[in-house]
Amino acid sequence: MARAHGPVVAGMLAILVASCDGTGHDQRSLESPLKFDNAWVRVPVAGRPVTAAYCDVTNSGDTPVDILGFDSDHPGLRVEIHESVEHDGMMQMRRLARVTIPARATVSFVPGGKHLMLFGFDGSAADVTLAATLDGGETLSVVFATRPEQHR
Ligand SMILES: [Cu+2]
Repeated sequence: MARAHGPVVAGMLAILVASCDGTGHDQRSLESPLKFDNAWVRVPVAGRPVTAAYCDVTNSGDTPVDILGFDSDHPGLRVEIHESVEHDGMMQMRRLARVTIPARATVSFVPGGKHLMLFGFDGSAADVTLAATLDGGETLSVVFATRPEQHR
């Protein structure tokens, strides 16, 4: 059995490496296992171009994926990943270096929890596109719709 399987497995691995640039898995590895839903950004208070964005991130893959950050080509816009935490009865925000999306799980960025903090977004655009950087080095474009308040 083992002798019969060995060459076959090795051959398949060679094909996968050649066709998928070494990222493994099957043909689905050509697409990201991550899917973003309900992505929206809150219209900031007038004259104060700092706001938060929210979304649900689902990992349909069999391995965890880390999101390392978000970038935008929107002029002057900078994004940080934050988490709201209660500390001595006060809500505080701390910056996260990464967010892990476990295999076959959804992580929600929500008001009062993990969120994206946008600096330099005045809310005048109907939406803003952010590029998520994943731990494998790939980026994923996500459109966040601009909305006046909480909207799920
Ligand atoms: Cu924040």
